[in-house]
Amino acid sequence: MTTSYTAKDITVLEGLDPVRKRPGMYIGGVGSAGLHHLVWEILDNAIDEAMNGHASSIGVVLHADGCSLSVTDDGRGIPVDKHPQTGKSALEVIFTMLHAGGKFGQGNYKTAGGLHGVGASVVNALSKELVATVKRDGAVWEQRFRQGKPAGALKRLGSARGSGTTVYFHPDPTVFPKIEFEPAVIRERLEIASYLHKGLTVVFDDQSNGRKETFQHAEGLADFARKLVAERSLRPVHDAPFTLIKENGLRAEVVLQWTEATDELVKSYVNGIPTGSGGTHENGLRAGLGKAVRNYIETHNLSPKGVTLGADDIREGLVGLLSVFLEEPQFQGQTKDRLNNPEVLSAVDSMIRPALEQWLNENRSVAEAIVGRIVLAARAREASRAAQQEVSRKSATSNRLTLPGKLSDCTSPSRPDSEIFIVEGDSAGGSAKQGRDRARQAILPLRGKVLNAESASLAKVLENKELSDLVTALGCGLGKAFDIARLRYGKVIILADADSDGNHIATLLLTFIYRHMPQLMARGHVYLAQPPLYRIDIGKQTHWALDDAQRDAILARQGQPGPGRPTPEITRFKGLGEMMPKVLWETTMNPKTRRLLRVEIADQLMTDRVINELMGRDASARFRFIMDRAEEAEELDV
Ligand code: 1YM
Repeated sequence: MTTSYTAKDITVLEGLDPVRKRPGMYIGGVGSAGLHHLVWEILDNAIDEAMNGHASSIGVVLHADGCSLSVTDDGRGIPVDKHPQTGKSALEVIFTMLHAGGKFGQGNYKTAGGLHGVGASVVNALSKELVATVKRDGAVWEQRFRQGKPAGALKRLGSARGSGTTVYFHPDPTVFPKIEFEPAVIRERLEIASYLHKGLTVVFDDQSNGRKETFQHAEGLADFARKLVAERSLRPVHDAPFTLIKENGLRAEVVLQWTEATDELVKSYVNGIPTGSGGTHENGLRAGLGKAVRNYIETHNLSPKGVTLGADDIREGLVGLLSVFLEEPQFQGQTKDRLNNPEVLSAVDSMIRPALEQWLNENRSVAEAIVGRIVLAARAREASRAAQQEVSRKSATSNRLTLPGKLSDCTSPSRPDSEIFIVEGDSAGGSAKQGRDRARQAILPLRGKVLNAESASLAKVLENKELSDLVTALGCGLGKAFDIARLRYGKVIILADADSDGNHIATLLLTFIYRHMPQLMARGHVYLAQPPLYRIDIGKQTHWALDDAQRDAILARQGQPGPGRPTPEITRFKGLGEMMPKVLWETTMNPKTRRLLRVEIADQLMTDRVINELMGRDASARFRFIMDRAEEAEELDV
């Protein structure tokens, strides 16, 4: 396998003064990211040892003080023999000099490239105290350092069985303004490492919180894919995922799982580091995958009539994981999280294509399910495009005949202050239509059942009359074809009964919007109307109450009936349909007197990236309702 490393292999460059002078050059900065960088450096050395087949278990202890750490592996132990060039032990050289590390290019991979691979000496230079303990050749050795300088010689502490390395360090407070490790950040990194390195046992002992966790995944990335699918409640299209591990010039591991989700989720890693911006390895995956699937479809004459399969259709609903290890990764981009090695594209492509094609051929029923899924995606895209075109055509020619028949449009849609009320039921729709401000308010009554869009495909959604009418009326398309610029109304207001059926319908509509046009919510276009539940007549005065609490408050304000004080008359509305148009206007629709709840997506920063993620995720507390009028700002969490 690998040739053994000895002290003579270390090429010494220089001492550690430059690191203490300009820490930012070596770890990026002295903030929290830089601080955690120290952990990744030591951890990467332990993972390297595992990756090259010498260690099977790694432990990280975050000590109770929250600002010091120990990392342990059960590998060969850092060499302690004498380094001929300097006369010092290899261990001391590794921790006290900027050096060129061990040997690569002989089947040895190093976890981190470029930015990361700066080594144990940098951590030592930036630590108030560091202790390296090594078990090797039947003995246990220890050397202590302060601010990168030996605090004593390498000592043989006694005899020991087994082998391994432990590095304890406490970052230097004169370098880092704030020393506070974040357990969640460390935990996440360790968990991912356990998926990327199949079988590796990773223990995180967080003594600052008294929590200890072990991560171990016999099936590595396949387990990771399973976790992602479960976490997002995605419905798989087939059982066992496609898996591939191959080594030719580089080591690649791939897992592919198609699901019924409407987007794709591809995560990639290079030498154990997440590549959030993709790069040549991801492009190789997409190329190989596309060709394999197309070849299969052509060979078996499965091409659908009337639609062409796009690359996006092939990957719709795909959960794809790709991990590659290469000797000299080159990263690009502002955050250095995009792989740039050109040779990797064809290497990954040519590994995946034949293997995936063979897998499809050997698993015909699985292949059929996947192809079915892809054809459906293409048809849905085609249908959505057609619906989109139809809507554009209509709004371009303002040909009202092609809008849904039951829509009572306003005379001037597309104004920022125009509104559409989506109203439950025909009779309520009738009241709303009579009561409205025709110039600005459109009414769309819902008659049939609204489909539960929780995990329905785009095609299913478009088959549902109520939803497709809504899409046509809104004018902005949905899914990937969504275009907010075409939205025909400034506010989309759901007007449902104040009872449990009404709540159900509102939830279905919100779920549909959340799943297929989340941008509408993110941009604050979605509202819930607040029709009153009670009418309270007291003498000549009429009050409206949204709920029992408001009713009680109104009654309490009134005081006990008595001489000269009339008895309140309370009417509970059975449904919106019973409300006179004028009453509906006054209480619920008139912008001057009504109250609306704006619907937001709870706890999310609404970047496009998050929206994309949300389109495939299940979250129970997903909405937040905000009272529209600032003076009454009141949050109701659901
Ligand atoms: C908790 C941190 O550093 N383990 C570790 C490090 C090394 C070796 C084994 C090792 C490597 C080799 C031969 C070789 C080393 N890393 C370096 C350097 N754990 C931890 N375990 N024998 C032992 O690479 O051939 C030198 S030795 F320089 F890369 F950091």
